[in-house]
Parts: sequence; C-alpha cells; structure tokens
Amino acid sequence: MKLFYSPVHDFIHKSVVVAEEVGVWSSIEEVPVYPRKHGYSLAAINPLAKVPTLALDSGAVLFGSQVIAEYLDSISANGVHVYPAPGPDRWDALTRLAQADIFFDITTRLTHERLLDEPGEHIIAWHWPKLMRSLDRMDEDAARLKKFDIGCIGTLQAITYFERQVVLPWPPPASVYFNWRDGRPNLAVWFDHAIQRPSVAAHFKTTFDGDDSPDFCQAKVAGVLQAQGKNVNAGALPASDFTPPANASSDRSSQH
Ligand SMILES: N[C@@H](CCC(=O)N[C@@H](CS)C(=O)NCC(=O)O)C(=O)O
Repeated sequence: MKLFYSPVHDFIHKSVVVAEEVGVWSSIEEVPVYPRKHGYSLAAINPLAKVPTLALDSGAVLFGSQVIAEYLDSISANGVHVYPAPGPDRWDALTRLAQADIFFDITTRLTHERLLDEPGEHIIAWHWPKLMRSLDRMDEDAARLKKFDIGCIGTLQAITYFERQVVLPWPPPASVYFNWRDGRPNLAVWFDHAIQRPSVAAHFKTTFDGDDSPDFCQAKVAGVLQAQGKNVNAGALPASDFTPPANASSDRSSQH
C-alpha cells in the first residue's frame, strides 16, 4: 500500500506512528507530497486533495487520517491495537482524538490566515482560546493517561504541528514567544516521555532521504489510477489547487 503524506518530520504524523505501533510500517511505500507546491496534486485520487491519503494495492483509496489510522489498526500484524474495543476507554480515546484533530485543523486554518498580508485578527482572536482551552484539557488528561492509544497519537501530532507553526510570527493574541508547556506540567512530562516511544522516535525530527520529486508523486498517483482500471498519463494529472497570494513571500507560502 502507498501512503501519500508530507515527508516533513519536524511534526509527528498520526498514520506513521499507528503503522509503527501495529507493525505494518514495512508494508507501506512512502510517497512524499508537498500539498502547496506545484506538481503534487492528489486530486485525481482524492477529491479533497489532502494528505494523508492511503492507496491500497486493490486501488481503493482511503482518506481522512482517522480512517487511515483505523484501517491500519484493523490489519495489525503484531496484535497491538491503538483503538480500544467499544466501551468507555474507546469513547474517551476517540474524544481525545477528535479534540486533537480539530485542534490540528484550527492550527491549519490559522496558518492559512497567516499567509495573508493582513491576517484577519478577529479570526485569530476567535480561534486562539479554543486552542488554549484544549491544551489545558490535554494537561488534565495527561495526568490520568495509562495506555498509549489513538487519542495520545493524535495529541502528539496536534502539539508538534502547533509548535512548528507557533514559532512563526502570529498577530495577537497569539505570540511569537508562546510556549504551550508553561503552566501545563502534566502535558510537558507526558509529551517528553511519549516522544521516546520507538514508534515516534523512529521518524520524529528525522530527514526524509527518498525521492520526493513531483514526478515520483504523479507516477504513483497514475499507478493508483491504473490499479482502478483507469488509464491516465501522469503528465495529464492536475498540478495543484494552491496559488499563493500575489504578495506572499515564498517562505510563508511554502510552509506546510
Ligand atoms: N482532517 C484532515 C486534515 C488533513 C489536512 O488538513 N491536510 C493538510 C495538511 S496541512 C493538507 O493536505 N492541505 C492541503 C490542501 O488542503 O490543499 C485529516 O485528518 O486527514
């Protein structure tokens, strides 16, 4: 199977950690995608053209990181499951997953706002408290967590993506000097421990050294279409939906 995802490993990717935890990483071919760069569009196999996208050898395409994570969990090769069986533990894990994923989506939304020369301050002021309260809830949760489940994996992705974006200049009330650890000791201790798990440490802060060219990506997209019985020339695939704002610096517009 092929995992189309961003090879930027200065934040933690849920689907990668799940694949490692359940022992199926070796069955995955990584296909690097830079969604905002020209030539990497997944639109031909995923109408949302978003990463992550998982293509099975049958030609079936799964998207939405939650679906990908649950699929990988369902084919566990080592008996480990990060999705608890139905019951209180499952609803707790899925609620923490939802919080983490919506936190990630809000961070993405604010990152898009930041691409503009005049970011909408009301948008930032509206969303920032949601992030702060969620971090507080993650701190409360961290004090009671015993197992490493899908909620924990989502939380690692949310925090590291936020940390990556928040060091960039943001308009108020966000601050360039913001540190999520301040006043959240449980979360800080839990995080520092969790990132030492082999499933996380194997990729976090590593550099991707395979082929990450647009041609490679588009050849793999064409391969998925072929597996679906469609005959498409890689050169004829859509290139990108994203056009940077006219006066955005390349630094801002290329950020993942
Ligand atoms: N809720 C989605 C979020 C996926 C997502 O937002 N992916 C972004 C990565 S920053 C993306 O592909 N953006 C490119 C685009 O929207 O064109 C999931 O969990 O799969």
